[in-house]
Amino acid sequence: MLRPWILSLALLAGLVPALPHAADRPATALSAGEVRKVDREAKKVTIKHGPIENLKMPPMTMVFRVKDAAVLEGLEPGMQIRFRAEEADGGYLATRVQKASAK
Ligand SMILES: [Cu+2]
Repeated sequence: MLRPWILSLALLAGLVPALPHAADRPATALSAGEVRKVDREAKKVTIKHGPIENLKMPPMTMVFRVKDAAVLEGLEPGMQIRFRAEEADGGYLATRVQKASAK
């Protein structure tokens, strides 16, 4: 049986789907994109993204907000990324951003 703190770490790492909408909205789906602009002060990142399946959004370049500037850590324009996009408060959030692994 998992100890609570291990489960918390797993949730933070995104290894365990968030509970409420896990069934209809896979929390693990990431979208591909390229960083165009990073605004750490405003906590915004401009991403040229591919199709975002969970938002049914076609490819485009747009601005995403982040809740925590830490999400933007290490991001630079031109960087290929995989990220999680969520709709929130009439805008769009990038909740998880990772460097795309080199193929
Ligand atoms: Cu878009």
